[in-house]
Amino acid sequence: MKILYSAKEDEWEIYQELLDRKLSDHGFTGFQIFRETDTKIEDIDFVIYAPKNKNEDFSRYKHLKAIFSLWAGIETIISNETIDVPLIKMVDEGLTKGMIEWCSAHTLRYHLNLDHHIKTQDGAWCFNKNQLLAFERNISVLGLGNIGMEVAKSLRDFGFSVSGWSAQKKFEPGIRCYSGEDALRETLEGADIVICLLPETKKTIGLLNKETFSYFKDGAKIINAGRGSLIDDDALLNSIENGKISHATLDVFSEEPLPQKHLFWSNKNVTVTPHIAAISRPDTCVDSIAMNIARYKKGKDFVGLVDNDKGY
Ligand code: OXD
Repeated sequence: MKILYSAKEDEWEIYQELLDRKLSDHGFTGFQIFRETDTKIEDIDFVIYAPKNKNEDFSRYKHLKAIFSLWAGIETIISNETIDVPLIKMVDEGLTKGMIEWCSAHTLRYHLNLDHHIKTQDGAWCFNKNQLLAFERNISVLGLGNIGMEVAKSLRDFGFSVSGWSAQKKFEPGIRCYSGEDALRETLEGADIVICLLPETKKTIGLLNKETFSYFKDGAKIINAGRGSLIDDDALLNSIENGKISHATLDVFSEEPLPQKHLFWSNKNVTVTPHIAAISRPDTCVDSIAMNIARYKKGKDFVGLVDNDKGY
């Protein structure tokens, strides 16, 4: 078995070591791991891939069995026409837990209005007698996939009143699950905080635009850790300007790094974070890849197999 590591060069050694160890733990022997700069790359069975600026030609690997993305979002590679093997998105504990922690932190920040005391140490002893409890706060999670559902469940378990919206109907106790375009309005209308965790697909690009922002509750907050393209930036800035949205926390952007001149940087009602909500951790990513290779060898389905028709 031959594996090509086609991702961040500075993480090559850690991936090599972990793959070596974890594939051996699964009982594999005699495998070889290459990186792109190796001069003698032989017929490859599996590619481990992270997005780059250039377009890959996967058709040169004649015995390729599958491509493992180190990212959960596969929008930069799904349309690559040289792929005719299964594409597997990353489904692992690290990404999921990271996203739960990041979304929970920013939700609690909004819920408890933490900025008020952190940013205004002005000598005034004033406290808010009307602080709501979590069950009184409505949260809507857009995107109930592997990661979004776990975020929604975790906020539900914390006590929030949680709704979710997804393309396919989902069922989860204690979460009001909506699906389909017609239900988007209802999902957004009642929410104090909207968390976007949708993938980028033809249907989700620009989903939050002038019209859909008008469905939001006045003064709602928005957290986006899905993809920047889900939001029409100008529509968001206008909605902030007119008070429809009182604050936005954005981790992902249509252009990354976010250009220095972008108005998000200077808007006091926008918090920008540099695509850090959920990072791919080598340890858990390699667990997932080794487990998937073992499944493949046993003739089982891959976990995280991308459905080209759905686009994620
Ligand atoms: C991902 C991401 O897609 O970090 O994994 O955005």
